[in-house]
Amino acid sequence: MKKIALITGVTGQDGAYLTELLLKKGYEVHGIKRRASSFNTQRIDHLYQDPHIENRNLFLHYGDMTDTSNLIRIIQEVKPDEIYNLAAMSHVHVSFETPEYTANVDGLGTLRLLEAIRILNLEKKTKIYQASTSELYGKVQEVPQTETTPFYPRSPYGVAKMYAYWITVNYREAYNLFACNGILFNHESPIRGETFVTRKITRAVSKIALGLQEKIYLGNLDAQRDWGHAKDYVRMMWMILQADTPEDWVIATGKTTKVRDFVKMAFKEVGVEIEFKGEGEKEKGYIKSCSNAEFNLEIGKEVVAIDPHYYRPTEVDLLIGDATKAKEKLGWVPEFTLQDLVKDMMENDVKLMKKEIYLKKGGHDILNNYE
Ligand code: NDP
Ligand code: GDR
Repeated sequence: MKKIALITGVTGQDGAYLTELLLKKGYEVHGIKRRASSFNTQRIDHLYQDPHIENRNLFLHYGDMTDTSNLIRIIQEVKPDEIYNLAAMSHVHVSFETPEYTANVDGLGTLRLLEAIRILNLEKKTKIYQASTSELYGKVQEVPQTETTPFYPRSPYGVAKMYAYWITVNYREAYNLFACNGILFNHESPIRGETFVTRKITRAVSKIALGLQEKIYLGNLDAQRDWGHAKDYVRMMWMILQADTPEDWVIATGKTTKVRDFVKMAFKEVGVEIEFKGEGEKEKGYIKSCSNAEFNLEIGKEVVAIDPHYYRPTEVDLLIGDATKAKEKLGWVPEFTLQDLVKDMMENDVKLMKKEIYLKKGGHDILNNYE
């Protein structure tokens, strides 16, 4: 018998990689996507199956984490063995502007799924994974952060996810659900959303190298993050639901890097060395050397500047996770280093920007030509 999985947030970075993984494992995968005024399934289009063929194993359903009856109906129809709750308003900075919506989707949305399992009497059948986050740790209480480190969230996103974390624990204890939190530290990839800092950097550096952009504006360059590759992390989501007992797990690389150093690493991938001068809002990044003849970059050119607009009202300064439990009990071994991740993202974005130049030359400006 095929196992059946339901993924909320199937159109996001993790949803796409997880769908790919579960299909390879022979699952029947159901995903919930939102209705949008333009296509939002680009990350899973390569997995699309014509609805008219037999033996399909990928099905998409329209839905929303704020719509209780819709979620109950989908779960009733699908009767999943495993639910992966990945849907969220996942941008920390944006959550300061949409705090109530974030609480509704990220906090109450999780409750809606847990209640649906109960209402439909699926407690014994359906396991559920909750996408918890290192943002729960927020203001530094302990380094490195483990499953027992106290939480101190620093954004409406973090607070909403804290509700989701504890309601998952509570339903596990109260109703014996196989409900687990994966406390995942930042994970990135070539399909990372374009407004998260890593992808913003790799896209901009590719454009700067190819002469499509002058400079990049960033916020807090001193923030430190424990960055891993999303492919390693979605594998762990699956492993968490295959464990003997439902538990909560930290997933992280155990290494932390400043945003400033990520910028340097991205430029290095295209043969460019960057030096930073100045402090605070006046800090700037300049080209120190360029060993790649393909890119015609002027030495001394200013390519990084600060825009305080990107500072957050409250910041999470330092994240570094300890995934010993996951490694020892579940045998998780990440395959990608940070260097591999930066290379993967840069190769992808340079290719993407070259495609843009090629199309522009042919008269097709995909970004600016809407007539
Ligand atoms: P993305 O932002 O890439 O994807 C979020 C997904 O949620 C998208 O499919 C989005 O749909 C969907 N979504 C947003 N709002 C709703 C809603 N109201 N109803 C239904 N679906 C909705 O996030 P990631 O893939 O990076 O992250 C997956 C999950 O893991 C999230 O919950 C995130 O908070 C959490 N997380 C992520 C980490 C990371 O570093 N990536 C680390 C720790 C936790 P659409 O495509 O239409 O916008
Ligand atoms: P984060 O990721 O907030 O950790 O949440 P993001 O990439 O947005 O920020 C990381 C750090 O970089 C600093 N920063 C900037 N951030 C953005 N987005 N844009 C900038 O220009 C910029 N300049 C500096 C930020 O201040 C921050 O310190 C991500 C999301 O995926 C969450 O959903 C997830 O839960 C956590 O990771 C773990």
